[in-house]
Amino acid sequence: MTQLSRRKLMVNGVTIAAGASALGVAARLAQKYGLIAPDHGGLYGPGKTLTYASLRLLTRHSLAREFSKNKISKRPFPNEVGPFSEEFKRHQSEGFANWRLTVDGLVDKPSVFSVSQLKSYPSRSQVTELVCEEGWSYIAEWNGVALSHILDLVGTHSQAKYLVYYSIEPDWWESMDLADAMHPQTFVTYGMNGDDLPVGNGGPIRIRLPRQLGYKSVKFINRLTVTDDLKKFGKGLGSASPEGGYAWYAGI
Ligand SMILES: Nc1nc2c(c(=O)[nH]1)N[C@H]1C(S)=C(S)[C@@H](COP(=O)(O)O)O[C@H]1N2
Ligand SMILES: [Mo]
Repeated sequence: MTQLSRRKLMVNGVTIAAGASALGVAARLAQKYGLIAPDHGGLYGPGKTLTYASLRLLTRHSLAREFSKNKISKRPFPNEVGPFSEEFKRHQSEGFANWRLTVDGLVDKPSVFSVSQLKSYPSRSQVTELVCEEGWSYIAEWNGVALSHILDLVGTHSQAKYLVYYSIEPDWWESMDLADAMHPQTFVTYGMNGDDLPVGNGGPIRIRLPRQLGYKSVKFINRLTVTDDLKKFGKGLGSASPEGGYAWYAGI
């Protein structure tokens, strides 16, 4: 997409010729729509802001590729997960009956959901690919509730711009903009290939964000926070990833 933004930028059906003026237009649009990645200092630095802005303007409504069920990978390779904490093992031994997902921040009704409550909402599925930044990937069917359903239940305030999401694993937290949070393929996932989501793949619940790289699909989630400003979180870069050198926006 960096190449695309250098060559020509299509905005609202208008193709703008290459060069400084196109970058200027993209920069102005980025500013107007608040499309500035939090891990990026200013508008004119390395491609990130323009990549994020042009991707957003071009692909706001696009779908991640979905596959037919016969493309489901034979053996999903769970990513390495650290040794589980005593707290996690206790939840596991209780069949996750006491696992809770807290939703707070800029919402009308701060709420707490159990896994069975999440399962009682309209269930959706998608067969999509999880793509790790390290070069491997697999295709699975993901079963869950649309994140937009949960956000509609709690009611987000009009100034809400981002969703921050946390794992029970320390140091695993991410965020996405509301365009991704409300996107129909973004799930709170509790199932895989028709079964409960295996612990190795993030059970009892994980975020599934198929339009971004695997590291944005955080496993073992227990908290969602709606916010208008990512600067208040961690080192202010939007998530743990940029603190470790990975892009906040990992669109694919
Ligand atoms: N809590 C937590 N979430 C996580 C990770 C992790 O180690 N801990 N790894 C991430 C990375 S880098 C990838 S590629 C995917 C891997 O998903 P998988 O275990 O289903 O293969 O989970 C992501 N979510
Ligand atoms: Mo990854």
